[in-house]
Amino acid sequence: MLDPDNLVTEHFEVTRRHFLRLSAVGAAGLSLVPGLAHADEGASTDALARAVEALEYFTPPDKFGTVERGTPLPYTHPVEKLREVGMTRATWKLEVVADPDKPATLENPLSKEAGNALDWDRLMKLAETKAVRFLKIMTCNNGGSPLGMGLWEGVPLREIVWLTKPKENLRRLFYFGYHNDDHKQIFRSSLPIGRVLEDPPGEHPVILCYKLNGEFLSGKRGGPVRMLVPDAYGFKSVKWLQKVVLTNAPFANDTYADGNNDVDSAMKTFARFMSHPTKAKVSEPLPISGLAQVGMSGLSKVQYWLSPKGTDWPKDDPHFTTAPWRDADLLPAPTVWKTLPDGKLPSPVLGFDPNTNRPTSWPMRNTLAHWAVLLTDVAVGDYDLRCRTIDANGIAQPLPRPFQKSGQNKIQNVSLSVLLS
Ligand SMILES: Nc1nc2c(c(=O)[nH]1)N[C@H]1C(S)=C(S)[C@@H](COP(=O)(O)O)O[C@H]1N2
Ligand SMILES: [Mo]
Repeated sequence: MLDPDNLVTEHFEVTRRHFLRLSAVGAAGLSLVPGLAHADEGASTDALARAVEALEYFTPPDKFGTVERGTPLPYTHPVEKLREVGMTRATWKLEVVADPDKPATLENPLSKEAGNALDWDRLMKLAETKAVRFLKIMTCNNGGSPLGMGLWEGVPLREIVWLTKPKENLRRLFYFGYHNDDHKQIFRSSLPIGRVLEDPPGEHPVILCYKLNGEFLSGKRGGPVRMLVPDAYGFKSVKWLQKVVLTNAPFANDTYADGNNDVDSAMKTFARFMSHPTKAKVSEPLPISGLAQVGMSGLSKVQYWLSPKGTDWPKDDPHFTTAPWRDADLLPAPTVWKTLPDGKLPSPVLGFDPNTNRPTSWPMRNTLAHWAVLLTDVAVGDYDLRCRTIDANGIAQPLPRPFQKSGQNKIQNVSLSVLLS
């Protein structure tokens, strides 16, 4: 999980300069800091700069959160068994066939039986001309915080669908990964065919994904090949992918539907704290940093609200819409991408200008943005500190979709005590 205890020192050059610039313009620049000009200005800015430098954009392998099932976990087999069951790049095969119950009409299904299932070499051959890369945050709709942030690479799934020469009666795809040949262990998801064949404006394609952050996918992350659905919560991105079924069935049959999850939910916009002091002395500036998941409706700002403990709040305003929220600073896109090989973003990446390799807009949908704020002059007392997002439609978290089973987006609340000494 992207959590504060896991921060490592990493230089975020642009953001550091951003805060140095704020320091140069003084208290007016750090808009929410009336006392800063009198406080130790350098030290305050340093504290914030340190918090910001500790942020990292892409999640390193040892910090990526995992949601998985299987006994044993498929990637823990001994290597001979991994080879035997197609869990290595050399032996991996993907079948793309018609649903026996509600068959789509295919002239050229790809099956092991016919000897034409898609293998690694053919996928790599397709990748030479068709591969795409894009940024996407991985989040479980049932998790309070994102699992990890990645640069994912793969071949658009539609390229493989077209290889099967579909003719008619194709409304949906069901797909699942290796599950120890035990039906009880299956993990399955599905998509409408329209989402696979065509991308809404600004959206990226659904891919057969084989790389994350510049490296081939590990078994833990779903390798050799996983599905990657850029605009969906994690359960649509099935790991250890081995079979796609083209069906005329019109309904979702996702494993996650059985857990009372909303399986048609696009990613939501919400904010979380990363580093924040829990105890401070009254004269100390309080550097705070956090992340925002940027959902389908984008992100216009992140806000915070510091309220004395025990503040009464009207029951008919459960989302604190009338509280005196103040704006935090959204951080710009990084220029150093340290988790990637050589700290460099490869080119091209969808959504980035191929000449400058900078994002054409920021923050980007279905990705991560960082934010920070420096609090000063907070009086002695015990406080609740909350953060929230305002999406690009101007709607404050957790609206417009507050129901938890379509993605957790409750307003987070942390405690802060400011002491005399
Ligand atoms: N084969 C398989 N794929 C799977 C899962 C699983 O249990 N088995 N879990 C899903 C869920 S619920 C989530 S949230 C994401 C998490 O991806 P990650 O473990 O790479 O972070 O994987 C999805 N893909
Ligand atoms: Mo999940």
